[in-house]
Amino acid sequence: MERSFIMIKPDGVQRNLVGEIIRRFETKGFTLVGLKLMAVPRELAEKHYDVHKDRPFFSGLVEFITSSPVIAMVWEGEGVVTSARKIIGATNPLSAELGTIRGDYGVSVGRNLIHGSDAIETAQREIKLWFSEEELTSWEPSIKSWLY
Ligand code: ABT
Ligand code: MG
Repeated sequence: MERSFIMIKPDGVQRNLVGEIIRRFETKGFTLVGLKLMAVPRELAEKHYDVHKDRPFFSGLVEFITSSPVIAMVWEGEGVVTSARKIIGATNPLSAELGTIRGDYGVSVGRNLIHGSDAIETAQREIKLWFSEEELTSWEPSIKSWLY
């Protein structure tokens, strides 16, 4: 089953948006298979944002992500990678549609509340980077699957 790595960034945690953000993924119908609150080691932040290492905003980005705890999650479900990006909205919250997380709650590209993997291959890489196998639990609801 498809999985995506979703992280509530330090600004999302500090603005008390954890519950609201999780609610949006739950009510869409995705399944939470991993969740932890953690301080991010610098090395992990640098690896996570490796594709941006030559960009001018890289050091500020790493500073920001390591500045206070984040919520790291793995969500599972059909089409979850693309759907999560839609739920999250455009990178710049000022351009993000209302109804998306960034569109509803954000204003700054450098403080855009939440990360979501941008492709299935990226998701696989990021999940391996952030979680061990033992931290992830696949499960099925015991109610009938006709709900979705
Ligand atoms: P992430 O989910 O954090 O990867 O954001 P997204 O994929 O929507 O956008 P990208 B391009 O990957 O941005 C990564 C982080 O870098 C910040 N950023 C990006 C800037 O600060 N300035 C810029 O000009 C660009 C292009 C936004 C993202 N995270 N934060 N925080
Ligand atoms: Mg990205």
